[in-house]
Amino acid sequence: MKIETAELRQIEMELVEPFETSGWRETLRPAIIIALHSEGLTGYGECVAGAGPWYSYETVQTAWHVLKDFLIPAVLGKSFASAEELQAALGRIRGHPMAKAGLEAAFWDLLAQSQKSSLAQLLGGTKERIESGISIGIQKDIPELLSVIEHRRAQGYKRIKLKIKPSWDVAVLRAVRERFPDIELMADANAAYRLADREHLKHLDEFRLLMLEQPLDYDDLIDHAVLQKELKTPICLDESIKTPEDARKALELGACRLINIKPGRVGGLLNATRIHDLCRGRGVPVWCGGMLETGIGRAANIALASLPGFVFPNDISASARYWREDIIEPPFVLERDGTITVPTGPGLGVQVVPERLKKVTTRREILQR
Ligand code: OSB
Ligand code: MG
Repeated sequence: MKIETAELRQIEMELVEPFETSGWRETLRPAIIIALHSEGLTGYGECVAGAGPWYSYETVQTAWHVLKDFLIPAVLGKSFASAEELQAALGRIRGHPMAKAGLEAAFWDLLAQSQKSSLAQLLGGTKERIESGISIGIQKDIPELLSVIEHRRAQGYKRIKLKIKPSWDVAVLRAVRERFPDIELMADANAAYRLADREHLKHLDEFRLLMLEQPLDYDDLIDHAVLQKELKTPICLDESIKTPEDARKALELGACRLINIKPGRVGGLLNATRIHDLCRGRGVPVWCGGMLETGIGRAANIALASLPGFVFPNDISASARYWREDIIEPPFVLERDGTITVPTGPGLGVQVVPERLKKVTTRREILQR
């Protein structure tokens, strides 16, 4: 497929409620939507870099710069038959995985459409429905959190993930476990602790958590390996795994027992499937994380999560969990059994609604050779 034109749009969408982690709080979600045109088709990808360098060093501004000045010029006017070929053209550009992933996602959508295949099918997906879990941010107090969990359970979310930090952990999890003794529960610290907190972290073992996500520093593997030996709770790495090589090293060191795969964090869907394959070969379960995606990024995550190694519930919730009005149709909905149906139409399998995309666009640029 020859990349004829590329269109970059920065968008900004208001979350239905603020989302707070150990390190930052979001109310307006920016993103970059990349559209690639080829042979009369349009492929869409979402770059999940945030407003500031809180989750990773990338921001919408750095991603715009790298996409416009380096990534898109490396592919414009050229033909690619596969994501491997596209990645080879980007090979000289180091880092910036979210920028790369957004561009690659648009290419995957094009490729799937041209083959009259769904993205899920093209990636090797085998599931018709994916398991949906929900990530619940830090709340004002424990009673408020308990009522949020109650509400989300009633909606059908099977697995509850709680954001934690040193001042919002043991007492919170104890209260949640007392009220909901049997739910599938996990916690995500977004790198809020250090190895010196190991004795404190051992208290989390009493809450029968499915896993503890990224307790230590955002680029650490070594200390996680030390901590995992001392904890009963499985550690799941998020921020620390940026490449398939990181995943291999983490497993070899024993830094985690599980891996959360986010296409944006690992440079795209191709690397995401490589990490899936590596983990599957070693009997390590994976699941798909989320970055508060619009329907475009959400659709790609759902396609990825349909691969057979995604055995834990994913951080992929319904469109309405974050958006009053998603930019795609139909929006993703939660089925009564706590799943989301994998689209079967060509490409992403959902339609981007042009007027809605236009309404949220704050900056736009068309790149042609
Ligand atoms: O650490 O998994 C994370 C959202 C933004 C950045 C990082 C994370 C998250 C979430 C929410 O936990 C996942 C989602 O529902 O999209
Ligand atoms: Mg996380």
